[in-house]
Amino acid sequence: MGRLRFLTAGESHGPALAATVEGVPAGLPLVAEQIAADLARRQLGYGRGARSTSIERDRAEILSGVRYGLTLGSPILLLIRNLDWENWTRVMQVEPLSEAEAGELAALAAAGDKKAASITRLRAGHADLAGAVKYGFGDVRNTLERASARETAARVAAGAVARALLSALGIDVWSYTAEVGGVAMDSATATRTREETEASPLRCPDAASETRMIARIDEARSAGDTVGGVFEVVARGVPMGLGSYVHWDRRLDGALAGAVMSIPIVKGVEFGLGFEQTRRFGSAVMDVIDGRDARGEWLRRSNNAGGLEGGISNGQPIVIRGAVKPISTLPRPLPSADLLTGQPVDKAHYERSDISVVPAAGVVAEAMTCLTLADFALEKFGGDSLAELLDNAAHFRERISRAPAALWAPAAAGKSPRREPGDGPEDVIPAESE
Ligand code: EPS
Repeated sequence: MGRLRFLTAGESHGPALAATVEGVPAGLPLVAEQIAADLARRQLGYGRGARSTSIERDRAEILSGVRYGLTLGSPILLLIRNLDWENWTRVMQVEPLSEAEAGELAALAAAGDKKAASITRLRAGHADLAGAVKYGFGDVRNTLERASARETAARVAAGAVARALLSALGIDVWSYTAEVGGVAMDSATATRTREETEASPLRCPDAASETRMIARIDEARSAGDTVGGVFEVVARGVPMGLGSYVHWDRRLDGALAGAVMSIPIVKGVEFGLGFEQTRRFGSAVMDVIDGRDARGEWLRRSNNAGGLEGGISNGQPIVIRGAVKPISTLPRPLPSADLLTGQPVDKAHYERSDISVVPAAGVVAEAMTCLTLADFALEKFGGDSLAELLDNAAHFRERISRAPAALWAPAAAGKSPRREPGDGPEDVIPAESE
């Protein structure tokens, strides 16, 4: 990340989560309500557990970087309080434990309070083992508190700021659930509008497939199991020209893949036709270029590339698919081993968990997509104020709606063209005959 940067802080059961977003130009309208909408969307979805649906009501307070509803160009600090904190004040206490407090916790643990006891029965699929060993922890809680997907609430808050910036540029980013537990949406019957999809239990555009997806989640729940799936993110209105082929780290596809892959539960990322391209001949994959329309927009017959060619946005919608693994915490825990003794144990640790989070993962992926696109848009257009950014973007859009100047045009019957800087090919002035 270059122009737009963000960092998050906070433990899952600590007092709060926070995000600092830096690089947002001055003058962007921003109110907490815009952020609340995305935070609420992340909490929804059939298959979510008790924490998300009945305890937390995520709201972000804007603590800096905004005055009278407009960004100042300074860092924006966002704070989301964990409502569950009141149940964890002693377990997650910031100050050192006094002897009396340590005794109190030990007594609670002895009385069977799971929260109060150290966690040593490792959960496969989580950061438990590698994290605890890496940092030298004798209690897995020190790892799981930060490795928890609760952190993604702070990303969504940061992403909502980036979304506001993208909206000003005419860019829209949306996601939906495309698959759950092997049940894939059928595009032919995906007739729900965006509003209907947003209101549906799994945020899936295809009602018939959604019913079968819900059945898979119920099946997992009754087996004490969990289930994953696939989300799709679509970014529309992205101008041609974000990112570059000149260096690996300037490619937009690489940055987007990394951003989406960094979501804890994501195990794979595809663009457009993705892995399916490997099963077809090139003629059935490449998006034929049909020329420019009257407005100067380039026309394509398909969008199998998912809006990215050569690491650059090509003006088509950017389509990203993310593979969501099943939740690692199983209600019916798998056999495991103990962190301290290294000996096998019957069951891994379990407190409570979600069964499936594909729609929520899609919302987090929207946030990561927004943050990445906003960063690349700022790199491309620059600007300390929103007005400057919008001017720069409009100027570029206008420029690319015209043909670039030809480097060389064939001389007609001995006449070589005389060219002026900025000439389009249609403006080439034939050299005067001598
Ligand atoms: C999570 C475990 C659960 C999830 C949590 C992520 O939390 P808890 O252990 O408190 O029940 O609900 O996700 C959220 C709270 C959230 O807001 O997304 C984990 O271990 O990653």
